[in-house]
Amino acid sequence: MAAGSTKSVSFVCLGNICRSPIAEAVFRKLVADAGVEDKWVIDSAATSDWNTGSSPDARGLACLRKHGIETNHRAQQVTKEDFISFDYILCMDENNLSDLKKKANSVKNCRAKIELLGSYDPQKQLIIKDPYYGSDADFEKVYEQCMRCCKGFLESTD
Ligand code: WE7
Repeated sequence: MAAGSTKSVSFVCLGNICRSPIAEAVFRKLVADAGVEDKWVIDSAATSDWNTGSSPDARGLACLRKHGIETNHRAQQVTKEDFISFDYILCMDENNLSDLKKKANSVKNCRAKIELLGSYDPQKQLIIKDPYYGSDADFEKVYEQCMRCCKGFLESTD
């Protein structure tokens, strides 16, 4: 695969322990199932540095496992370089979006398209809500939204 045809995406939420690791793992699965792993660089990150180094939330891991998906991700904060190196930075809610746009303003040559992952939802649920203070059902809802949106996003980049 020529380097020029590689696409890249980082999924971002507040702490990189609940929503964005689910989105990253779901997108990896879809890309693997489509046999296009060598065409994609995939990562996830946080707007905050609160959880840096932490594993994903146990409820998120259980939800993913239930759907046959594993992840070894550790939380990391989005960096200035991410705005230059990634084609897409896809986030979950309006707070993420405004935090990311603020950070992008301090980067000279921002290349990344900063968007809500929910903008790719065929069911038009724009916001993927923080399940941190929620239940297992809220994590399941995040998973379902991520699955629909990641499918829509992958198709949009064909
Ligand atoms: C969260 C969170 C989430 C909330 N993951 N944390 Cl105690 C805190 C403070 C600043 C940044 C982070 Cl990340 C955290 C831990 C990790 N998904 N969601 N906190 C959250 C939700 C609703 C109202 C307030 C908070 C801090």
